[in-house]
Amino acid sequence: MALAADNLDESPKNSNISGLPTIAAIATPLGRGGVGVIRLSGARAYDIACQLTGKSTFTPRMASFCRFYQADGTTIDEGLVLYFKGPHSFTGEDVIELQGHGGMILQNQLLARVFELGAKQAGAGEFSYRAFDNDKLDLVQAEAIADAIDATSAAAASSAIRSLSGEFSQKINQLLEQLIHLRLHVEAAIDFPDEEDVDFLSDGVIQDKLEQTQSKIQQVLATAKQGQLLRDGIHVVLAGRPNAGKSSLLNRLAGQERAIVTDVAGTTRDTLQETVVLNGLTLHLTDTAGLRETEDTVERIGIERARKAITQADMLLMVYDVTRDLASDSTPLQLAEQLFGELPEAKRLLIIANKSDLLNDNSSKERIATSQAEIKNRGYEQVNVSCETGTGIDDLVETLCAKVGFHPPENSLIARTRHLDALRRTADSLVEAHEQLTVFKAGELVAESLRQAQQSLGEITGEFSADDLLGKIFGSFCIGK
Ligand SMILES: Nc1nc2c(ncn2[C@@H]2O[C@H](COP(=O)(O)OP(=O)(O)OP(=O)(O)O)[C@@H](O)[C@H]2O)c(=O)[nH]1
Ligand SMILES: [Mg+2]
Repeated sequence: MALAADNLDESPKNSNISGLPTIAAIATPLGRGGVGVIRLSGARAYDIACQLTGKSTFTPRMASFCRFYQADGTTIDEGLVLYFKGPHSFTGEDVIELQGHGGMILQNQLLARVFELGAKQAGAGEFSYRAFDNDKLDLVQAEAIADAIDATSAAAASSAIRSLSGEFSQKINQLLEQLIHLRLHVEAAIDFPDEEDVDFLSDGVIQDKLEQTQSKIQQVLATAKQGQLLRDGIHVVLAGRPNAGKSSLLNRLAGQERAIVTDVAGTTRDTLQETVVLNGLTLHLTDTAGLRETEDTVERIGIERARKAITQADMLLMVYDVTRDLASDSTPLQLAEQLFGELPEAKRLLIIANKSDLLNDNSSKERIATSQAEIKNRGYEQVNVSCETGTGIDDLVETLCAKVGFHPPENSLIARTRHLDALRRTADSLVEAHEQLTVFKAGELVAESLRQAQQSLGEITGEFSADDLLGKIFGSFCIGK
């Protein structure tokens, strides 16, 4: 597990970290490159840089060109040393950056020398954890660094940078302030119940403030939901009968011949993944083996894998061949029920009527139109496409985005499931507080629900976060971050 997690004491914030070792790690990707950066942070960073280079001083924020020496005086490499004196650094501690040449051997030799001089290998996310611990970043900002690096679309990257600048944290802090204010009011009303014959609890002021906070939470929740979709995208599984055109659809969406397509039923055996960004939304697509009864061992395993993918999908695209897959008296929803054992929920299922280019006669067109109406009546949706000609594919993508509620505002902010979860718990506690206030008029219980709301909200920026949560968050970062 990451060192970061091991360093957590009972009070994660403002713990005394002065006794922590000086850490070092390669901050750039390992491999060939013009420049490779090794980062050091901690009380001994400056001293190590002096010993490594033979220099006796470095000026903060100034680049110094130096040679990096082995213990025996031979040169490992040459490059720049940058010195950031704590607390004016990323971590809040003294930070040294060694910018040498970017090659595996050189970088590893330099790192080994830095270890020899007393630095320890940094754990995953340990630089960011120290920055968090020294109040240089809150949790949302630390996560935004990881999200910016891992972003799969330009919109996700730019919204991560906005979160990093503190825009999301600011929204959360404003809400926290509002909540604290509300708590003060409630506590005062409890402490002075009959002050000047006014019953503070029922004079409407607290209720107004509470309702304002609730609507603000809903707004932030909506923004965060978009941010989470931007960051994580959705897992879309293409499923259906053999030969329906699932692989053809995957290729269409991916814009390349990714999966094998033939007219042999049972072409796709294994599940196949491809990530694409369409209309700004990241889609993690999984193509699957066509579902049917089979004696073929390999195909059977493929179908088992398909079934597993189906249960894990955020969104199921049931692809069917309009010319073949429906018996004359059955409907697409019946087909879905047959294929998946039960009818998936409407919000998880999108029906794709494929091969619409082959519908020439009016009666089959009419049939499709009728089935479309039935599907709509029951709250489901069907898109008619042709993977052969590309007709309907744009419509499919638009319908998919609308179905998951993806419409990123201009200035969206990156968010994680963790944030959504905390916001939802906050909203739930406020609903409880509202009920205690308006129905039961129970001041103490209103206060308790508000306390819980504040606790949940505080988890987002890390104001009140349990150690295991911090360990999990920072442990998922890469080394050198
Ligand atoms: N005319 C027409 N043919 C299509 C269309 N989509 C797919 N096909 C053809 O249908 C056949 C099967 O397509 P695939 O994409 O391999 O179907 P699949 O659902 O992946 O099939 P399995 O992997 O066997 O389950 C191929 O010959 C495709 O060229 C379409 O929209 N129109
Ligand atoms: Mg296939």
